[in-house]
Amino acid sequence: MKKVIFLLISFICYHALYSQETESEKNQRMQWFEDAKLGIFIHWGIYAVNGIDESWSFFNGYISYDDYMKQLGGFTAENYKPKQWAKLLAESGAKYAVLTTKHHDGVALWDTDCGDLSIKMKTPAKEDVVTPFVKAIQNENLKVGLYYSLLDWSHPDYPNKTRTEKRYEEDSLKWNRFVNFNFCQLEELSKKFKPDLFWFDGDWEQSAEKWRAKELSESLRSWNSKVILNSRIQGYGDYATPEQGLPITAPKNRYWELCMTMNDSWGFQANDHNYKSSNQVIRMLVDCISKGGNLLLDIGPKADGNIPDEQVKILKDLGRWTNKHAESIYGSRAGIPLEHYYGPTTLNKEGTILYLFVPHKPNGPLMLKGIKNKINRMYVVGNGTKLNWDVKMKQYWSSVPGIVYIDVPEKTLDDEVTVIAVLLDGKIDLYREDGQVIESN
Ligand code: H79
Repeated sequence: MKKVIFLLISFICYHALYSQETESEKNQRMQWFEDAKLGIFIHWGIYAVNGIDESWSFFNGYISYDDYMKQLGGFTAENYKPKQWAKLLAESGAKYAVLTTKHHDGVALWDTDCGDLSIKMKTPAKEDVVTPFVKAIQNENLKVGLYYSLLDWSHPDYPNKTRTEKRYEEDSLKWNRFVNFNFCQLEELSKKFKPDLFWFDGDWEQSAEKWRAKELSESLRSWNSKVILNSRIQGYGDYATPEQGLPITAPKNRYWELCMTMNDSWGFQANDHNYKSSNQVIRMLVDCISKGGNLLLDIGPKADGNIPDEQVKILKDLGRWTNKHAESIYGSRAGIPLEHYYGPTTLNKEGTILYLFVPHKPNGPLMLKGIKNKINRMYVVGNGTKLNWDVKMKQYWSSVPGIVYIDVPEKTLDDEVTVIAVLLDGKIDLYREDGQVIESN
């Protein structure tokens, strides 16, 4: 009998830990992420000292590995104020932040016991910069994401060091040591910081088998059952991760996030002034949310911990706009097909409020087509002005909905993107049937 009970308990424990979660359990786990819409990515590392490409600069031979590593001596973090960072991120309207805890160069930003290459051990900063970051971000009620590069071009047991320099071809002893090192660091990060999200990168250099991706994802979930993983873990992630390319059509995966730089660099580069304007950034956000995704917008603090002025300005401009238009952003879902409205749209969760985004000054009324619902009210979001509308081309004998013309007074326009809320009499119902009722007569 005891044996049976023991077996039963073991089965239940095993099942609880490793059984496939149902779709509705996954949707629950993903809910904060799907509702968040805006996150801030932070690329901070020794590459900010010279202001060069993170890790890739030595991998691609722009600088020697040894000279790249000399930047360790210049990473001071002397003006690092994590509470101010967190306040600024919250002000931007972001609901989560993702910090590079280790890029491909292998330099850990936290105090790791798994190896000896860290900011604390090897730089004048002499401190673990992740712990105060996590605390400050949580204090602002933002979710915490940790970026971690699976590949590590510095590690003596990793097969390659640069594009041309290989340490070895096949050596299972070394490789196993390396993967154990990754597991060690990820267990540390999981247990120390209990992150809400892991953002993996660099998985392309090895296969799922080599990374032990299945076992790794299961371990990560056993350490934090609710943790969300991005897709770069060779098939074991939760959401798609397009990088630097705004999707033209909505990605197939329900959950996705576009990561994007403000200029052309992930880390701080004094020479890169090719910033997108605040207007362009806001419109990227609108494009993402209108297709049901998130924007993960990157900043690159300087080696002393200061965030460059151009980046602060974009975050603040974004904050003004997201705060004013919050109801059309957070918790929203993808909008309606472009045939119905010439521009991006979102819907509230219930599908009863349609938000129209107006990125230009209209020189005539907005046009909304094929909405079967009765429209109850309309107003300019964040401004409050109620709007009138006019229905044309509605035939009493036809089921084709009339065209709704909406006049937006110029004085209610936002300087960047105006948002109109259209309150429907129920869940949105679109006319998608074959157009003309009478083809010829
Ligand atoms: O951390 C930032 C970049 O350093 C990093 N991801 C962001 C978040 C990044 N990794 N890769 N890239 C940017 C672009 C690299 C693409 C390539 Fe490849 C790597 C080209 C060739 C090797 C993977 C494999 C993509 C194409 C083939």
